[in-house]
Order: sequence, then structure tokens, then C-alpha cells
Amino acid sequence: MQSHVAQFSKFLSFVLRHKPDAIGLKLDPQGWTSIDELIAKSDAAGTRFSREDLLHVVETSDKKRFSISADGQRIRAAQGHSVSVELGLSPRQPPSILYHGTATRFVDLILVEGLKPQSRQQVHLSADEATAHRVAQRHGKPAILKVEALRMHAQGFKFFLADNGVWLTAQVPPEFLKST
Ligand code: HQG
Repeated sequence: MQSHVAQFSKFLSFVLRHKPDAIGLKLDPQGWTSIDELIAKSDAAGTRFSREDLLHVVETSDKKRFSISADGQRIRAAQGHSVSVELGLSPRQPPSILYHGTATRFVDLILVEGLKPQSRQQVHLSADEATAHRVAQRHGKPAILKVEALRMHAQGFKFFLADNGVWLTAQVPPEFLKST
């Protein structure tokens, strides 16, 4: 069974990444929303928690999924959105190789089509193989793809590093991918 914290984290991911409308919440263009409003709207929709509960989940989230604004008044998901947000991250030079974890059943298609963001705003890449492996396990039998990130960067593809260490890019054409 899922822990209470994991369930609560799922609820937060749902409203802050995918369906703020579900509880009548509005995100600003950068994905931020007021913590007080999130608490009030969640309560009205049947999910009650305090500011302390919220901060506890933010601090203990295994993947640092949520960020709190410098003034402590607002919260957003660090990445993973399907709603359109402009995270305001600056492009960065990536390491030579990044990793993408997926399921073996997707690999043949990915090696033909490249990596696409699917329902999210960007493709998610990991700096290390162990993290990619954990992402992969969510989808089935794990497969890890190597991405020649620095070579892509040299050809003009932009890379962004989210607050929680996940690398983001719009897409990865197949010529930059290798199965491991
Ligand atoms: C696959 C989790 C067929 C792709 C993780 C992936 C991550 C293709 C799936 C974050 C394809 C999309 C994101 C193509 C991509 N043909 N399949 N051309 N291109 N795919 O969940 O990267 O727990 O949207 O390989 O830790 O798995 O939510 O992306 O399997 O950081 O915080 O399409 O979500 O974080 O799946 O995971 P997802 P993802 P959280």
C-alpha cells in the first residue's frame, strides 16, 4: 500500500502538473500558485492538509518534485508538467552523455522516431544510469538509452536543468540515441 505521504505527493503532482482545474486552481505562466489558495481549494475539494503537512512533503519528496518560492508564499512542480508552463530555466551545457529510462517494448519505436515528450512538455533525461533505471521501472521491463547530449548541444539543441536535477529537452532525434 502507498504511504500517506506518497498519496499526498501524487495529489500535488496531479494538480500542480496536470489538472489544476480539477480543484479550481490557477497556475501563473511559470507554474506557480499561492500556497494558501492551494490549501483552501484542496480543502473545498475534499483533501485537507496544513501548511506544515505541505512543507513536510516538499522537503521529503524523494525526487524534490516541488519548489517553494523565495518568499515562502508560492509552490510549483519542478518539472513534469502536461499543462503549458514556462519554467524560466536558462539553457545549459549538458554533460557528454545523459540517460533515458524507458520500457523494452518502446525501444524499437524510439530508435526510429527518436524520443518525444508524449503528454509532457519536454523529454526527461537523467544524469546517471541508476536514476534512469528507476524512471524505467515505472513503465515495465527497464531499458536504458544513452543520449549524446553534448553533441546535440553543439548542434544547437537546447537543454535545461530543472530545480530537482532532471534534464529537459524538447526531443531527441534517433541519431543521438544508443541502446545500452
Ligand atoms: C516513452 C517521473 C514510444 C518514454 C520520472 C516514456 C521522470 C516513447 C514514455 C518523469 C517515444 C513517456 C518523466 C516514442 C518517448 N515512441 N515511446 N517515440 N518517445 N517514449 O512518464 O521520462 O515520479 O511522460 O520513453 O522520474 O518516463 O512523475 O516520461 O517511457 O522524471 O516525479 O514515452 O516522471 O517523475 O512517459 O518520466 P512519461 P518519463 P515523477
